[in-house]
Parts: sequence; structure tokens; C-alpha cells
Amino acid sequence: MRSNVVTLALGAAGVVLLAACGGSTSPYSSGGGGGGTPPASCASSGASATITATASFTFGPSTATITAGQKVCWVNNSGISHTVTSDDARFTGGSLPNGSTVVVTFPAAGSYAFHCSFHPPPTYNMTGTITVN
Ligand SMILES: [Cu+2]
Repeated sequence: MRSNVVTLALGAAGVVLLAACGGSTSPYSSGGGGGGTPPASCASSGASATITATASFTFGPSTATITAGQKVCWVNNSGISHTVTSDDARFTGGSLPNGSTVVVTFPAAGSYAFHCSFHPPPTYNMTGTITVN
């Protein structure tokens, strides 16, 4: 008897949640112009290499090799925020919110290690290195 009451209460809550989700859809789609926001892309950035921040807390690929003066583009469509942070402050990347890109020009040869300041080792493996020849 008592468990029947609990089941009915959960069923009612489920109906309310479904109604709330349906209600939140229309203001989102009208504000976003109809189709929602397209994913961020490095395609038009002019970068020579693209690195993707992933939902599994990695950079893919974690390394890239370019020539001095070229650009690297980081893109994040993972659904969570990341950063592109230079290990030794040799370049400026910064925050990489979901749906965004960061483009960095590397004018000088060298090895540029970076990580995500939100997901650093040893807990995560969000590290990588740009090699500039
Ligand atoms: Cu991260």
C-alpha cells in the first residue's frame, strides 16, 4: 500500500519534468535563430594544425608540428570548459569554453608544452606539445 503511493508520486514528478523540458525548448530555439548554435570549427582559422579538446579529458592529437610563423587552432565541442595554458608562459592561449576556438601564432622555433588548467595531471591527461621548426 505504501509503496503504491510512492510509485504514483514518482510518476507525477516525471510528468512535471517532461513538461518543463518541453517548455524550455521554445525560448531556446527562438533565441538561437532556429537551428541552435553550430559547433565551433577551426576550418576558417588559417591554422596549420587543429587540436581538439575532448570530453574524455584529452587533447587530440596531443602533439602538432608546424613551421615558425604558422598557427595552431584548438577547438572545444566537448560540452565542458577547458583551457589552453602554456606550461611555462611562453605563449598565450587562455580559456576554451565549450563551443569555442583559440588560435595561437607561433613566431619562433621551439617546443611549447601546454595543458588544461582545469584537468591537469596526474588526475587527468590534458597535456600536449607544439613543436615549431
Ligand atoms: Cu580540460
